[in-house]
Amino acid sequence: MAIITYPNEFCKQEAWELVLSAGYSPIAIFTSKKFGNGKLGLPSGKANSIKEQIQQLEADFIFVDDRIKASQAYELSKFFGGIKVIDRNKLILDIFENRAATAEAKLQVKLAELTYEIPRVKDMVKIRRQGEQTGMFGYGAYEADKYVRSLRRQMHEISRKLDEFKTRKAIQMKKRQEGDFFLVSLAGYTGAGKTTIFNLMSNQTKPITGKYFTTLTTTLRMINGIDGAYISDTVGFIERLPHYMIDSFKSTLEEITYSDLVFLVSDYSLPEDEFYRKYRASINVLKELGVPLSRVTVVLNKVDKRKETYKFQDNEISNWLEISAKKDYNTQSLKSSIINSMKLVENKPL
Ligand SMILES: Nc1nc2c(ncn2[C@@H]2O[C@H](COP(=O)(O)OP(=O)(O)OP(=O)(O)O)[C@@H](O)[C@H]2O)c(=O)[nH]1
Ligand SMILES: [Mg+2]
Repeated sequence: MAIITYPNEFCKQEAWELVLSAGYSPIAIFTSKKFGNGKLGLPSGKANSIKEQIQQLEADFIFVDDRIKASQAYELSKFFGGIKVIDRNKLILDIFENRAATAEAKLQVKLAELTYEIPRVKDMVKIRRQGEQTGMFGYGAYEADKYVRSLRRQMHEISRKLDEFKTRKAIQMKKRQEGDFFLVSLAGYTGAGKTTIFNLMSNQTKPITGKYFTTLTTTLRMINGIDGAYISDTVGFIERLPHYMIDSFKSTLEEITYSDLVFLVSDYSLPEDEFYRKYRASINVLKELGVPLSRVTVVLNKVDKRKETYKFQDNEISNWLEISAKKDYNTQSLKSSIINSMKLVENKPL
């Protein structure tokens, strides 16, 4: 698969990892400063220069690392001689679809896929009206309307089923609150080390692969050695995650909203700009979910691998700690932090 992404190192590396995580073999990377404009979704000079090289490489897929319209993907594919083109949202959806193991996760992914699909069907109708023979995409306006209606019906049905999961979770949550349970959530960018910490604190053996989005479903376990405290491992965040995907995964992510304490896990071995880019993206998701930052403790993980000297700084955050989950270094501080916040909650006047 050939990749087209933005020219900076962060995007190049992340795009490469995403392609690997989706199970494809990346063979070349091209860059463009602009996406989503014009007929091809790429500047035409850029598209021309990529075309020549792609033909030599015999690439079978192109991954465009941003959102492009269905009509642009279609035009681009035609322009490149029939190679399949997928955009960032679609690639992330494919990874999620491969990883979804539980009934709830499968429904969440399906809902996100349907939300992705609807504007694309409408877009293809437009291009068909312009006289294009779009093959498989060839919906006439009438069929398209019918198809969109059936997609909407499916979405409605899935949302209803997901609501049932939500109700069940809300009941569990209420029981937990009544039972005075203390809930800690692990949140953060994909690959930051959440599951490694989760396994360590709860004696579990959930899979850790080093690939993006290894964890899709929330798991809740008791924390070793702290009575009444539970820890929850959640799905990872990523930059430029479309809003509808956060919406589809809301019931999974809601665990974070209900938590007494959120560990925002960050990979502190990354270079400064990459660290902050991922950190900011994660903080923004927490804000979007309505998590008060006073409940957030930043866990600066992977210090064993760290070659950098910058110091973490965020005026909105007053608690952070440095650990290595893999080497079990300073992980006792996670427990101290939990015990301290448990005391604070206990002493809070009603
Ligand atoms: N060097 C080093 N590697 C670590 C540390 N903690 C985790 N890792 C590695 O980082 C990679 C990702 O770890 P995970 O625990 O799966 O990360 P995650 O945040 O759960 O990732 P997602 O489930 O994709 O969101 C794995 O290869 C881990 O072995 C650490 O303290 N030091
Ligand atoms: Mg994980």
